[in-house]
Amino acid sequence: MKITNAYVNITSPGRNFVTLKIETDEGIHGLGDGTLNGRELSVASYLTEHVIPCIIGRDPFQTEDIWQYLYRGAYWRRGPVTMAAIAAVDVALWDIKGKALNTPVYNLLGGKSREGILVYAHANGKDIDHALEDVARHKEMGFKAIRVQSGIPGLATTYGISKGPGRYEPAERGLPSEYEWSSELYLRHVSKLFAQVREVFGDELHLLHDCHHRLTPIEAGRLGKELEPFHLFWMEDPTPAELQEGYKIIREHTTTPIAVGEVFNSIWDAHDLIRNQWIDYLRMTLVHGGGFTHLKKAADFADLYHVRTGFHGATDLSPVTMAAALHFDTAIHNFGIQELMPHTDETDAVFPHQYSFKDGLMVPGDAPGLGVELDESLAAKYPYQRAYLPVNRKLDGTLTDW
Ligand code: CS2
Ligand code: MG
Repeated sequence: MKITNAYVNITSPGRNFVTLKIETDEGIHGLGDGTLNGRELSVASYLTEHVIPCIIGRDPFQTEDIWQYLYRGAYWRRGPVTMAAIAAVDVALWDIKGKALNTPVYNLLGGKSREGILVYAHANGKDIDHALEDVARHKEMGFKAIRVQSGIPGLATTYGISKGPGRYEPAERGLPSEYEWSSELYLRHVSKLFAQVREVFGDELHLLHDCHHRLTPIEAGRLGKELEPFHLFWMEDPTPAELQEGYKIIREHTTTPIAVGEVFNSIWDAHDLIRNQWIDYLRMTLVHGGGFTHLKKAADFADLYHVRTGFHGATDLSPVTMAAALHFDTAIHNFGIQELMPHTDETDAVFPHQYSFKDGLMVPGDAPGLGVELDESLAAKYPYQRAYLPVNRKLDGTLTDW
């Protein structure tokens, strides 16, 4: 089998998505997600200008060699744009491989290790009462694990909370909005939020929370300790992870489990975090972490250190990544949990798929390959629209992490 053609599709059914389609001489095609929120055009250009010319004529079954060629052959290694482009190729090739062998991709990764994938939903509210209402709504929908975020008294806006009616979508059309932030106001509030969630809903629900990179290590240690009575499933992105050893400080102060990694793009971003057991869950996912070929190695390394996966699954990862993630989650031994931020109906129509949700669990479906397709005529109705993630400033104007 040979790769005969490949091209990039950019569509925007409510938000931008970058999809790579690879075609072969046996009429089998594969899809890969190359979406990088706010930098979509960079990945599309990297694929079109520098990657696609190099894969035409190659055997799509050679996933390892093609991955190494695109990683080592570029000379300039790692980074979100490069690794999202490599991921798009890798995932599309595994899709082709599954279709050619007439089997779902999870069978190529070790077969089923579990029947259903535990997923977590997002419950958000402008204040604690509204957050509690949203937890109740998601519990009613059957979720067993729920991430809880709320507005912070004294702050006009914060991460995870819609500014108006309707679902939360982080990227905003046009140039970046500027938000305000105060760790002091945030730290006064979070433990009150979870005290009330546990008070109302008891101990049964898995509860998660995302700090979104905003604390210092010692602040995160304080928060983790304050949250211990509420037995969180995890505290996510407590502090920026460029300084991996910063997580040692957090670990010394709290037993609240820690998840990190949605912005990571190779195992080298997490190597020290894992081998020192400074974290409990690795969030780096297939679209940003180099695809199945790299993530399988990263997950196997993490398994040696009791670290489990907790894949990123926000709306800015396309249904191609959700499908791929569920195949990966089905097969690997050290699966932890999968994030589920449901896409819009328009997005689901552009990307018809086999995966499904029931009683707090998801399944990838048993179609050969990934079980997801791209309706290109429908996709054409949603042209790209420039959109960026917000920028964050402390109350004194200092730029900080969003
Ligand atoms: C968030 C993401 O889902 C999460 O845990 O951190 O929604 C993140 O804000 C977006 O993916 C950024 O594009
Ligand atoms: Mg997050």
